[in-house]
Amino acid sequence: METSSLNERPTAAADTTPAAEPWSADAVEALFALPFNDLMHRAHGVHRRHFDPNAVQLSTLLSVKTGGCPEDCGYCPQAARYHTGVADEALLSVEQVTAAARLAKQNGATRFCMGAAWRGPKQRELDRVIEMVKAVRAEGLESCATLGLLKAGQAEQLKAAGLDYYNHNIDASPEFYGEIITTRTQDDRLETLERVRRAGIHVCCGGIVGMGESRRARAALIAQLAGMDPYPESVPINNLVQVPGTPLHGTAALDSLEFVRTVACARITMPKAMVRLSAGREAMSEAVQALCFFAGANSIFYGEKLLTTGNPDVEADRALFAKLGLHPLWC
Ligand code: SAM
Ligand code: DTB
Ligand code: SF4
Repeated sequence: METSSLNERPTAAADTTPAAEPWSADAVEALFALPFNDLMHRAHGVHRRHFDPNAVQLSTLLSVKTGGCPEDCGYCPQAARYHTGVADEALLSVEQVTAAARLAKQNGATRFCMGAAWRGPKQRELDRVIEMVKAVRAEGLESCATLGLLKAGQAEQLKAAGLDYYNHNIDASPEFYGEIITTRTQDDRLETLERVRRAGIHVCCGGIVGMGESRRARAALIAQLAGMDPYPESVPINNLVQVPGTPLHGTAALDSLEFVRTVACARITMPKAMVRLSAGREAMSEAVQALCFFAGANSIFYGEKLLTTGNPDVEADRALFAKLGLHPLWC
């Protein structure tokens, strides 16, 4: 199947206008099935045509509201119903967030992403997040928030505060989704993504692999992301971080090369998106991360913590970048 020409149209109307013909799950599965070298060659070629292949964007995460979440996402250590040892904490103050953003900037991050363990924000909570967004931008960083489902009017308020990106993942393919989450549907998520898009905020949307899904389900997840019109500007590919107490703890780990293939398929099908090598990096060897960068990943979470779990520390990432000749992408 030859679809690459569809994805490299020189006259795309918007940066992330999708392929002229949507990617089907079958077509993405055919990419997955390519010999590894062929897949990597193709993905790297697409990557080089659209990006500096040695530049990687750095986003730092901060959990501004940790734990106690009412939802039942089977992977998540912050769901109140699972006993993971993550405590239900209060929403941070604007001062605490400002201090963390300043440090992230000093360390070289260009984007600061604030996560909250909510189904969605109440107005009172949103009011404080709005002040946080303003504070992050005042530090000279791009701002991103991931607060759960948004109600009508909330995305517009975030946009007015200057929010650059909203992260909301579809997480899994439509067929597999119901096995992982029951308290909100994929359609609920798509409605929030639509609200974000209509408000003029850049969309950050991806998913998680390594949850026991089939290759077909991974292909369907990528096809769904690539089929969004326009597709997301930023696509986080998370490898499940297994946390004791969550239902997915004990799932057979995804083969590393299959993770690399997933990154390559994201790059080929969404040529102009920033593809983020997201959760799960702490457990990855340098060699696997290097393959992910070759396959087209050009963004990472930077800083020793994701939301509640670990991430490589800044020194380790600096050493890896030096070894690979990578440099941070300045926005
Ligand atoms: N509560 C909000 C929501 O779910 O929309 C925002 C924060 S939530 C933690 C953001 C995303 O983190 C999830 O959609 C999921 O993709 C990712 N995530 C959470 N726990 C994870 C884990 N254990 N491994 C990998 N990714 C995870
Ligand atoms: C995303 O796709 N991954 C990040 C971010 N968006 C918010 C979150 C990963 C969370 C991993 C588990 C934890 O640290 O709690
Ligand atoms: Fe709550 Fe978000 Fe975790 Fe789901 S992923 S349990 S909504 S914090």
